[in-house]
Amino acid sequence: MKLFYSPTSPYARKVRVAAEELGLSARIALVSIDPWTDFSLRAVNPLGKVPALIADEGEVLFDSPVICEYLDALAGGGLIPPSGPGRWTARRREALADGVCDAAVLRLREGRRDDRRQDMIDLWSGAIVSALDAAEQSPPGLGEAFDLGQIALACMLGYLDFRAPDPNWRHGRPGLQRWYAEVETRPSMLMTVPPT
Ligand SMILES: N[C@@H](CCC(=O)N[C@@H](CS)C(=O)NCC(=O)O)C(=O)O
Repeated sequence: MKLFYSPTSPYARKVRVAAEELGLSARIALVSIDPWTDFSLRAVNPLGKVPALIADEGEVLFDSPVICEYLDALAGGGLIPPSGPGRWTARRREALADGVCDAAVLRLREGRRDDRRQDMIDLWSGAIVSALDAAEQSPPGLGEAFDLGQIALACMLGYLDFRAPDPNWRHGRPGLQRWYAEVETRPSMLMTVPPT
């Protein structure tokens, strides 16, 4: 399999962490590409986004939730609870984390523009804060299985540390802070830390 990724993308990190946790990393060749400047990516993913996976059969898969679901199925399961409340907790956490990353990426790009719109930056900042507060209401338990929902949350918090360290998401969120301190030292997380 071939994974088109960028080392700074939180969505691509989620896929790489999932692959490592499932024991599939060795079967995936990584192709680093900058989706913002290299439009050859559209020949793989017409949306021009990372991550995109070319499976062994040649099928192209995107976006990150679909790729993670594919890898989970390929490995015979393990990261997405097959049924019951745990499944929906995992999927909701993934959707929340991906949404925070969407808002953080948009805010970062808007903030770099000379004619930036402060009202849009405030809108995305507000969504990030309210999503973090929602996550703090029911943070993953210490020692719980590191499923896809947790992987997505961990990659989201790692992305905020990397791109938006100030104000620190840890302030006023002891539950998330304790849990993240535990999971950020997992080998899958350490081997995918965004480059500084
Ligand atoms: N929903 C997508 C989001 C992917 C995404 O937005 N990736 C960013 C990099 S962090 C990208 O490739 N952006 C390029 C663009 O929007 O043109 C996923 O979960 O895979």
